[in-house]
Amino acid sequence: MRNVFLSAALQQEFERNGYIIMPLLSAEEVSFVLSELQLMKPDNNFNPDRPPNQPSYHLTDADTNVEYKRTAKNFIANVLASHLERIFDHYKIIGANFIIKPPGKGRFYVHHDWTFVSDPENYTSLTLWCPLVDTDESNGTLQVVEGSHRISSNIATSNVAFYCKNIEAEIVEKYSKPLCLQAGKCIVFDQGLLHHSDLNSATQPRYVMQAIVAPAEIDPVFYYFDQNAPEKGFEIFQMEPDFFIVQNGSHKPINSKSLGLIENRNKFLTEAEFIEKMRQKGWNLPIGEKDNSSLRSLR
Ligand SMILES: O=C(O)CCC(=O)C(=O)O
Ligand SMILES: [Fe+2]
Repeated sequence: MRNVFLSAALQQEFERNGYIIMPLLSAEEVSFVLSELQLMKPDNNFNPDRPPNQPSYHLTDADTNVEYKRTAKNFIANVLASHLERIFDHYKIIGANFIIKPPGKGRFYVHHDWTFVSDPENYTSLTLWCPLVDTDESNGTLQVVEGSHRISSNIATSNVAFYCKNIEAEIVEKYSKPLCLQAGKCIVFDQGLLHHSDLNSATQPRYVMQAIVAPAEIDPVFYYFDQNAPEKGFEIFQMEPDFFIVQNGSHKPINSKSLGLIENRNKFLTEAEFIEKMRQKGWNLPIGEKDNSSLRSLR
């Protein structure tokens, strides 16, 4: 597996757990990002309204204002440039978002992040998730299944189901843990780590700055799955640098280079199979309800 971090200690922790937590932005940088963010003008005004059965959070890539998306991505890339150099072993940004949960909104269902590498056995992309306000369960912080990052080789992308589909409730109830962060700290996680987050039940919005990074030497790819022709499997497209600014991640890419088709081998796991796969990786999962008293506090 291609190295991720410059620090050997971080690399070791990342390989075992699928994520690490570390300080990222200073208090001044956090205030700067929050104040610049207030000047940006997404079409949904950071407060999307979706039907009650759909998650309602602001995600930069899902906005319809291309100008705003470009400004936000360039801004995040500038803020992160020097930090990425000191943390990662030659990684580049392939996507960047503000993720904002207005009060009472913003659940993310259990998922792992989309696959953006053509050789997932040897490479991974990563998500860097940096809250700009303190986060805990009350405002819908990130919850992760520690160690779940290399238990399956399923391809994740839009419009396709993958292995956790039938066990989402069990994962939320029993196997994930909330990570509480102070503003400016960040979680960096493997694209394969299972995670989710709850509604923001606090009175203030939950602001997060996020970036997706990939090894500098690889050409990231987008796996397109056509629900109307599932027998075709995935069509792999090269991702141009502004892919998420100009493309709609739910549709077939327009004017991107196709690299061919691969079979869809995604297979749903039962809870017993999930537990067994985790056990094979050295994780003995607790059976029964989550015991929140034993969860590690990271403040
Ligand atoms: O912000 C959240 O609560 C979830 C974000 C997420 O799933 C991601 O950044 O990959
Ligand atoms: Fe995610």
